Amino acid sequence: MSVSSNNQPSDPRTPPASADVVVVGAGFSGMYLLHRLRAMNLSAIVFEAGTDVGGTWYWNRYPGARVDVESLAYSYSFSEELEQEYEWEERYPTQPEILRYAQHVADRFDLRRDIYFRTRVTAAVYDENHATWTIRTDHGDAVTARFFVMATGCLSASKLPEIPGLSRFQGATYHTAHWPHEGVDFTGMRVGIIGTGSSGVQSIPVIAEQAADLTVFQRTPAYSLPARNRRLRPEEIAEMKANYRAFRQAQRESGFGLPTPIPTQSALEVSEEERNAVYEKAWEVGSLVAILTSYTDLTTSQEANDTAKAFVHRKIREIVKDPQTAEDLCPDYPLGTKRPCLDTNYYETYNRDNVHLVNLRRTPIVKITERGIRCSDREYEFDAIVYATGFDAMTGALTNVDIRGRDGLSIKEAWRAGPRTYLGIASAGFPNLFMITGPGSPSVLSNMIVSIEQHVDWVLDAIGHLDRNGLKAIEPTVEAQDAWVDHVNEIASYTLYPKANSWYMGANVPGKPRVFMPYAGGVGEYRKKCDEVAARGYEGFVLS
Ligand code: N01
Repeated sequence: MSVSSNNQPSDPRTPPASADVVVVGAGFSGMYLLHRLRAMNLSAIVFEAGTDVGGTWYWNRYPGARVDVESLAYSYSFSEELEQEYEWEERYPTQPEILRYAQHVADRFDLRRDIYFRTRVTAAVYDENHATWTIRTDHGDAVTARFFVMATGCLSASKLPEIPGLSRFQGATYHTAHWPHEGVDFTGMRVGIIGTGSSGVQSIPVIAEQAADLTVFQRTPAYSLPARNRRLRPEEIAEMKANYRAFRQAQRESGFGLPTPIPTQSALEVSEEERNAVYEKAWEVGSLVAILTSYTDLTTSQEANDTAKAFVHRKIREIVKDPQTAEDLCPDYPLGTKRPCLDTNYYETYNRDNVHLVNLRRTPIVKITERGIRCSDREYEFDAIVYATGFDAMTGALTNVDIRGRDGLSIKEAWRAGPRTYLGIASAGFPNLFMITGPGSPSVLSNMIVSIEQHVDWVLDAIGHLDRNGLKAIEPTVEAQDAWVDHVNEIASYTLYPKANSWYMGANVPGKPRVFMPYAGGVGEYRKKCDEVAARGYEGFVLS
């Protein structure tokens, strides 16, 4: 694997021996946490493995990387001044534009002085007698804190595929989530890419323009919708800035953290002609959710979903000229049950002479060789291989740290059969440990920044409540946690989500328990439940 330029010496500063709160991660969660903790006059230390802020947008620098929520909605709401002064350029900004925004926030709120960069947290142990956590880093530092917050993101523990011979390849290899900071020039190269999730779908068209030849290895086709990205118009920016408060409130009350019209009809109640006209309009909008929110039952009824699936299949067949390639690109699972993608020229790219699709369902990869990739029928030779193979999602970043709660209980052990949380924020056996957008919360099924702000606010309100009442520890009861896990599963069972082998289900990691991890009940409903828990004196938690 190529080593990017962030492989630099450790932060020269030694962190203080204690703080009120230790936060892991300086992405959008960690930055907002730090800002608010300072406002509460609590001492805070943030540890970050990268050399700068930005989290996801620091690491994922692959060609074509963009967010697929619109910039004016994918931004912090906590500071009206920030909202008003910041100038977004594109509707769906590129990774460099989002990273610039994160850096601007770090500068504006002077965040970096409490962030220890190039520092990885390796272990954390709870001391029940003192109600404190001791957090250890890969530089041998140890910090004791009253509260420990994992702000490590849902998609940060990257994953290579389990294919024999990975280290044998003699050419260059890259993972989309660890792209070299200096970029990669594929000019004149024969490139192979494994994976067709969001990272693959975004990078394939850009790499195809540069490489002499690009071969895409696809195990499961993605549903990809055109982004229709463009520069923002001054009048739409001005309109949003004039109405930001109402828009933010609508985000918080919505299903996905994005205000969308609420459908009133079943897809099966209308004629095929009417339905297709609605889907066509949604396809033109350039949005992840426009098709899925066209009718009430697209996420819950197979028959309804089949109508949207057929529409997208028709689009793929219209765009992709080679009939076999078009068939191979048509997904066979319900639309929306694996994370859909937003693209620029994804399907069109398969019409280029220098791009080839290998359907791994017909000819699976056998091994990686010195020269390239061997499938069941032949070997493909490459100068470079790109792994767009995703993440150990939602739990990987949490269980990669050796977290030990009461009586030495390890989080890895406690979650052996799947993550167990109350509200996706805390876990029984781990007092004073909070997770931002943890498993069991809407997180990845929402506009992440909306969910991040809600969790940070809730967690800091809880800490404020403890401090005002002279309390030292907060921990969910096993009963409240079991009921929440049951509720998360029950909501998922009403949907089509469990029908796909997705990372939502842990299906991309061999041996990972098959559990639907995010909360599918919607951001607005979820917020109400969290607020009710707090209003009832943190019902379901033991405060001591
Ligand atoms: O990862 P993925 P990603 N042999 O897990 C394939 C967010 N995101 O990095 O589906 C062959 O989606 C795997 O195949 P399969 C977004 O939430 C957002 O693309 O397991 N193939 C799949 O095709 C997204 O969902 C943005 O059969 C193998 C691919 O690798 C999430 O991050 C941009 C394989 C992995 O796809 C993850 O996206 C990027 C093997 N052994 C990411 N192992 C935006 O906001 C894995 N694969 C736009």
